[in-house]
This record gives sequence, C-alpha cells and structure tokens, in this order.
Amino acid sequence: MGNKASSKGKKDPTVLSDEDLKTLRANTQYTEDEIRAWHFGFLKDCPTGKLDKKQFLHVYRRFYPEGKADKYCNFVFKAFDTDNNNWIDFTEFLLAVGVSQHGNLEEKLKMAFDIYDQNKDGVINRKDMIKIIEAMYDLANEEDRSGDKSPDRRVDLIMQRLNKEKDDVVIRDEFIQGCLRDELLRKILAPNTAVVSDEQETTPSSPSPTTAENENM
Ligand SMILES: [Ca+2]
Ligand SMILES: [Ca+2]
Repeated sequence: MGNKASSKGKKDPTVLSDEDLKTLRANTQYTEDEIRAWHFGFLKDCPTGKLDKKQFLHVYRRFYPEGKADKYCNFVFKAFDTDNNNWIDFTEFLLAVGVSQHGNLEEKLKMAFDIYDQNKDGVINRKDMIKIIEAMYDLANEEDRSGDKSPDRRVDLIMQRLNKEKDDVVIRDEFIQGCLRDELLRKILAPNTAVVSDEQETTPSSPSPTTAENENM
C-alpha cells in the first residue's frame, strides 16, 4: 500500500548509500562496479532489501539439497545478521559473501567463530558447540552419531585439543589460534576452510565431493 517510506533516521534498505559503498570497498575486495552488480542482484531476489530467515533458508537449501539445512542455516543467518535485527541487509550480506569468496584462513575462522557464538558475547561453550556439531551432522546427512562420533565426544576432543580441559569456555582468539595450528580442529570446527590453504595445491589429494564444496557461505 502507499507506504511513505521515509521514517526519519531509518535508512531505506533498498538504497546503496555512499557510506555502504565505502564500508564495502574498505572491507571486501570488490570494486565499486562489482558491488553495484551484487546490489542489483540482491534487490532482484529481495526487492525490499531485507533478506529474512525464510528466504535465507530457501537459498541455503539449494546448496544442500541432500542434507537438512535448517538448523545450520539458522546459525549462519544469525552470524550474518551482525546488528541482530532479524534480517540481513545488503551490506551484511556482501561482507559475509566477501569473506567466503576472498577471505584468508583467519578471516574464515573468525566467521566460523561467529557462527558458533550465537549470542554474540565473544565466548563459546560446550552447549554451543554440541548444537552446531549436530547441525553440521544434519547438513552432511551424517547418520552415525555414536561412539567417537557423538557430539559430546567430539566436543571433548575439541576442548582437549584447545587445551580447555579446565574451563569449558572458548574465546575468539583461542578458537582462531587453535584452528590455525591444528588441522584436525579446523576440519571439525570449520570444515569449509579445510580445502582453502594454497599449500595444499602441491598434494593432489583424492577429490572429495563433500569437502570440495566450499561455496557454503
Ligand atoms: Ca541485520
Ligand atoms: Ca556466546
């Protein structure tokens, strides 16, 4: 209906402001033309400029037709929605896509941490980890969750390798440093970073259809 869309101070989510452009130019590797092209595409999919959870899930499912993406998608959605207003605006969207496309390992691990840290207090605990591991199992269609593969045992292993037997709380830096130095941790905690490192080009490992897909934002 004839909504007058100019509530003062609130920015119109369909508009790419100079400030947005500046933020995106500074924090991604995209050129201005590329940003405008992404913006055009974003508005095509989300004419209101607001990507909500339902649409996000819809998009996400396309990447994981086999697995149950819902839970994991919820986690990713929250990580993208940095201002916590329950929708993803274009800037939030492209910053996250930029990290998936061009980010270095550390940046990707930062994003992985944000996915774990759902309440955004800079800390993840056992419960957070168990939830995400279950969601990742769903995503990968992993049926076997017994023995060493049980989420609980996985978290034991993670905590052990992060040297966190005493307290069960992991802060961002511990997470990132731990994953940087420990490939197994990285594989468990941030599987989408596992194939990224350039050094691996020298060892043509057997092509793995599951890990090769690091398109998952
Ligand atoms: Ca938001
Ligand atoms: Ca937290």
